Amino acid sequence: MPSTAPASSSLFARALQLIPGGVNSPVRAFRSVGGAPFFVKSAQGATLTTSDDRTLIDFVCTWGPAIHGHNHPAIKAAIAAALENGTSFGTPNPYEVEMAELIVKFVPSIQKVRMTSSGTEATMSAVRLARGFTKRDKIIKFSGCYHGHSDSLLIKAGSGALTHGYPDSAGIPASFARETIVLPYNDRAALDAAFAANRGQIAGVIIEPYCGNVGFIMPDPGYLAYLREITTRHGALLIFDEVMTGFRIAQGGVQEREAITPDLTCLGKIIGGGLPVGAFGGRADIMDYLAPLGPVYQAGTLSGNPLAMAAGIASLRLLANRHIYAALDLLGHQLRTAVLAAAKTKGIPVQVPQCGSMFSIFFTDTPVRDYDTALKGDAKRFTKFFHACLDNGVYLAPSAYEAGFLSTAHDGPAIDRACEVMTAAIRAL
Ligand code: HOZ
Repeated sequence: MPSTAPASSSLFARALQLIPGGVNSPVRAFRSVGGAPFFVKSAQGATLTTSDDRTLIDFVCTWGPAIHGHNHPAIKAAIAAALENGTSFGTPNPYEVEMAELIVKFVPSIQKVRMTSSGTEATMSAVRLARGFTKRDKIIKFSGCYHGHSDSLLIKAGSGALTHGYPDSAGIPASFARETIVLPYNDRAALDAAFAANRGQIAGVIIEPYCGNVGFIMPDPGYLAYLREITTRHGALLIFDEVMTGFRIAQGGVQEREAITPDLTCLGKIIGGGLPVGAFGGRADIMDYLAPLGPVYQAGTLSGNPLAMAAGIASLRLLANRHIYAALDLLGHQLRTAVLAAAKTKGIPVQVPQCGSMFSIFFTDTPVRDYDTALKGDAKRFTKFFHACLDNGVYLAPSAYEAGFLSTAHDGPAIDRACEVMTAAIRAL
């Protein structure tokens, strides 16, 4: 795009006339931190270039997909090569098979996989499959976990739903919501009670095994193992939503790192290399309940789209080098250490949960282990911190309740500069 692109303020004024809130996804709005969103005309490596010709070090990474940084040459080349052959066929294509092979190879629990066009479709379809397979209706989800915006799952949800004050969206019939049981994350007693009260009725439990949508939260030791045990005992399916964590926490996601085998897994983001994608997969006997083999219907015109598959395959091939994960963890650790040190000097309470390339900054002295403790974070202080960072060229998600993401491109000057900016921002609080 030419550098004469209209400025963000004029684009936003035009967008507000035609697009609700001026944004095509609420998480992009700045309403919870104040101000107006900037528009991006290009992105390269660890940085975004705005329509106002500002360069920002980006810790949103297109909400997760950009683990190799923006506009990686291998991904760009793969898309360009696929483009030569056409954009969509509506038939099976060779890329889909290679993508399925890569997913099955790397994600421990997945024996068969079906592609979708978004993470929302993946989680929605996994829930339907769990219901169809078990012939039960109820599902359990956890407060603050966000699994996209399908009706069964948009209840006590995190991400933009929480940021903008509607964790229980309007438009979901009460009769639907009654089939979703919402429990606190990290609470074994609540799980025991829910299974006891709904014996033989729970089709599945869906969880972000490391939660990234109410900020970044990790499970207590043993919690995921307990979840595996109790679901098995009650004949309910365990569904891991690894849309964010798949191929990010490890090649095989959280399930590889924690050695837990869910029945179904949802993926998205990284497996599309920046193009629209999702996938769900798991035990072959469950997956074979899907049409055309079985009675659970699920479909998509652009599912397995050749361009998205080509981009995703290139992204996954780059991740075949396991050293990448150790390198990303060092970057995350550097950032966490800088924030903690600055906060300590200034006497500001802060929690910085971090694992590999995911992190959050909560301004609270209470360790964050669920929705309620995440909400104890001082949102006003976060807002000040967010703007101080942005004013100095560092972009964090415009919400106190979103995870931050790093990419391999943050290595070197980008992470050093970001640590300097964050340190100064905390000192100025
Ligand atoms: N899971 C993403 C943010 N938490 C979704 C991004 C979006 O809603 O646009």
